[in-house]
Amino acid sequence: MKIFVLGGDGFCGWATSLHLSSLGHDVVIVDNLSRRRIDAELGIESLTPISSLETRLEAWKELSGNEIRSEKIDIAKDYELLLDLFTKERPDAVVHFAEQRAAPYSMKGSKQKRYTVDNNLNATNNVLCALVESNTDAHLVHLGTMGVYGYGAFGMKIPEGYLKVQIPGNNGDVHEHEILYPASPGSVYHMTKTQDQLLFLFYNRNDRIRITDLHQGIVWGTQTEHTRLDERLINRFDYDGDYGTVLNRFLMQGAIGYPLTVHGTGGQTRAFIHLSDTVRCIQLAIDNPPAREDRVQIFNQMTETYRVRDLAKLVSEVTSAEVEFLPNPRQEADENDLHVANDRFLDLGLEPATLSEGLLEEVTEIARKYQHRCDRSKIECRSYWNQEREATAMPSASSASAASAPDVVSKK
Ligand code: NAD
Ligand code: USQ
Repeated sequence: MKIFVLGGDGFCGWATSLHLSSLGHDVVIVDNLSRRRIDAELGIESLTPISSLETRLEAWKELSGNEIRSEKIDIAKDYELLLDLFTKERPDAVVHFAEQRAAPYSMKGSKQKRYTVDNNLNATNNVLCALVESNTDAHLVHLGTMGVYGYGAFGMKIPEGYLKVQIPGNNGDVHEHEILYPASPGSVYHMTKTQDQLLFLFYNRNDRIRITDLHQGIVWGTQTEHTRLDERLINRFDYDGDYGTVLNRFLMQGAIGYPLTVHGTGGQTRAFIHLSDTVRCIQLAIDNPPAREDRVQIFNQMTETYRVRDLAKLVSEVTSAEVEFLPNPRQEADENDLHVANDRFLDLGLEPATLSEGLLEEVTEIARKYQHRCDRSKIECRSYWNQEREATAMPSASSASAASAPDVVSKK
């Protein structure tokens, strides 16, 4: 198959591109390298030494014999270039990773809020428009997020995208219906993903675009069997306060002896998946496309749920790091339960990697090995969801608010 990977220079996209190329697919990466530019803007670098996209692609060709082509296009802005590419290449599948994906970055200020909305919504709409205008019958596989649902579900398992409801009619009759699960975004970034869902619903109904939306949990880990073949192929590892996600941050913090930065009580429960399962899920989604008359297919792409403080405990056991409870910079529930249905991928044969098995390897193979590249001044989260959260987090905050927030606490 010919497969476009939009955002193929990023964390999930690079590993996926190699995986699909290794299976013999003709992969074309489309990326504007905006993630590398944001690194420069924030004065940060991946913990791992990532090569330029050109070097990555040359190394892959040398090692595997497979060519991955690349196109530098801003898919949110350069619509004509994107359309030309669809018209010329006519891909069979398009995997869409190309969005600004960090919740803290999207909440830093109005510049970042506006950029995230402009970039993410225009990117998705442009891809859909280009599919329609070029008359390309490609299967669109989009990376969405578990965060579209919010993180609580009234004691039930969060279903895969759709919720069965009963609507009382005027005559006392009851209509059964399935609707998109109610959106409950917790950041501007997550909000763009809830809006993506409506774009998909519309273009699927109106133009019969075949779409699979993968509601993915937090991806942890760094390497796959392909990215670890050669250091020129190494994947990105974000650890900074904006782009680093919780478990990867804890692993790096544990490796350098930095107290693990738990927000609030650490009672937030989230869904997780290892990067190697991410790439397998995308392969499974591509291998199982919807038919033209099907509605948007939604899969929950996650394998385990964990409470943040339990993750900290696990990492602390592996690394002997201390755990520090900090005022939470985010507007989010202190404690939540989370139960998620993920039968669709399991039914297709996914055999998940478990977190307890992979942690030690990740600490030694990546975090300890590259700890000399860590800039400790970039670890703290300095993106506050609102003024109240900022006031609580600042050392000058009133003693009343400071008292309500947990302080430095548990030592192992
Ligand atoms: P990433 O930032 O590492 O990669 C995104 C890539 O898209 C980057 O290479 C960037 O340059 C590119 N890009 C962004 N806007 C673009 C544009 N307008 N035109 C062309 N290229 C553009 O992010 P990631 O962690 O690989 O995430 C990929 C996708 O998966 C995102 O959509 C994200 O929402 C979703 N996701 C990620 C996680 C996670 O834990 N990393 C979890 C759930 C869902
Ligand atoms: N957290 C800490 N300490 C930290 C960092 C985070 O306690 O040092 C907490 C946060 O407050 C939050 C939880 O850990 O409660 C998760 O934060 P995160 O940064 O790991 O994940 P999130 O912001 O939700 O975003 C990530 C990806 C995003 C993806 C999402 C999937 O960046 O692209 O969509 O995970 S999900 O969380 O399932 O919505």
